[in-house]
Amino acid sequence: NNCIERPQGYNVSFHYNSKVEQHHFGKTHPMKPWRLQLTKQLVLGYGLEYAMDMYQTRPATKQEIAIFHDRGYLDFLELVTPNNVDEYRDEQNKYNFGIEFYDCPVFDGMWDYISLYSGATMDAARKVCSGQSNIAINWSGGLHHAKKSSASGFCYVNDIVLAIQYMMQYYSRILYIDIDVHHGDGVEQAFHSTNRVMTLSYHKYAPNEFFPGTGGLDETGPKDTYNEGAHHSLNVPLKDGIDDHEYKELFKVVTGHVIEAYKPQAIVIQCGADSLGGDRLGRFNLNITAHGYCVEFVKATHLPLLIIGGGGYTPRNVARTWTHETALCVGAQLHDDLPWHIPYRRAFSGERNGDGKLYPDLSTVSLKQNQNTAEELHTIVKNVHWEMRYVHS
Ligand code: TV7
Ligand code: CA
Ligand code: ZN
Repeated sequence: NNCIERPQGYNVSFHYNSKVEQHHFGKTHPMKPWRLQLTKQLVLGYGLEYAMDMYQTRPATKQEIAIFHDRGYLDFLELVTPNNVDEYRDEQNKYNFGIEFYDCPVFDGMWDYISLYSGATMDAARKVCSGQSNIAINWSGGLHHAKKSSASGFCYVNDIVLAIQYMMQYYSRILYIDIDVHHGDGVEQAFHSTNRVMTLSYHKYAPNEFFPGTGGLDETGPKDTYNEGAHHSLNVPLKDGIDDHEYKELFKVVTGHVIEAYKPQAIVIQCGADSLGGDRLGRFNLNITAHGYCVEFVKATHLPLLIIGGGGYTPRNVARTWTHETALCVGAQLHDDLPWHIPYRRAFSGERNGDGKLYPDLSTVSLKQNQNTAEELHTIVKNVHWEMRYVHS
């Protein structure tokens, strides 16, 4: 059995509305909301609900979403359906939409889906700000590419920006960390001109080859030094195949420097699971425990913490990772043998699917060579360290 301690006065909360998992982007689309069902089943299978406050969240209202997004854009999101999409040709182009074979399709129940994942993130943010939760988790959020008035990269509404804007009423400095394999461009852009939010994204970087193409080492905020946002965007651009050891070391040193210099009052971490080895869209060779190390590291700061999901395109491994990270939050160690009585056990069984284990070896699944040299990684560390001299708390 898992030994779950529940120290008095230390609260972890889990925010979810299971209606979100019923939505479909389209048959071949890599974003599969049912990975959230798989995650929830594993979390329950391990009995983690007894160690957390479980909240059934309500959808966000259009009003709430409008604190960041453009009204006209939200009207379009709310009204467009696969049946009437032809009447919205101009809006479609304006708001970066496609119908079928594109990143951001118009699908049935789209507004429902959007308001559900945004509602869960906002609920989690509220629990952190009220002090009711030390850590609040929403695995259905983390849609970091959405802009004020356009959809991008599977993201329609930027729930992270909504949460951070809400949190800014309570905290004067917030650190946003993004370990999704893609650059967190939407969040970076939204807080481009403020020093009250520091954004730090780790990602695969290859302009013109890997989405979204931004997030180079020299992208550190406005170049005008009188702009308050100068030096408050940080990027860790990586190449294919980075391994556990290098990633953990880099995360520890870089994030450590940033926390020490910026002294945030709260942390928001986007835990996109597409940075794992063997992800359908990812390029890294990380194991679940290395991904989880990032969560352990930020948890150890004892700062108010909002944890959200993001990408992740090999559903069984997304579920494993987010279950492991939920356990880290509550201080539970999980057995490597998955519980027998979970629904969808077959999704995790057989050699190809990780043999009924929680921690299968993912470091060799992709056969991607590690293209990151020690020198490049050193340059990244040096640059971030150097940037920190402009940052005062
Ligand atoms: C946060 N990569 C989101 C990551 C968003 C990545 C992209 C796809 C893709 C889309 C599909 C599809 C796909 C197998 C993969 C330049 C393009 C190329 C559309 C086909 N299969 C997150 C977005 C990225 C859609 N987009 O960070 C329907 O891959 O590279 C691109 C852009 C133009 C548009 N085409 C892809 O993880 C949640 N898309 C199959 C069906
Ligand atoms: Ca990232
Ligand atoms: Zn991603």
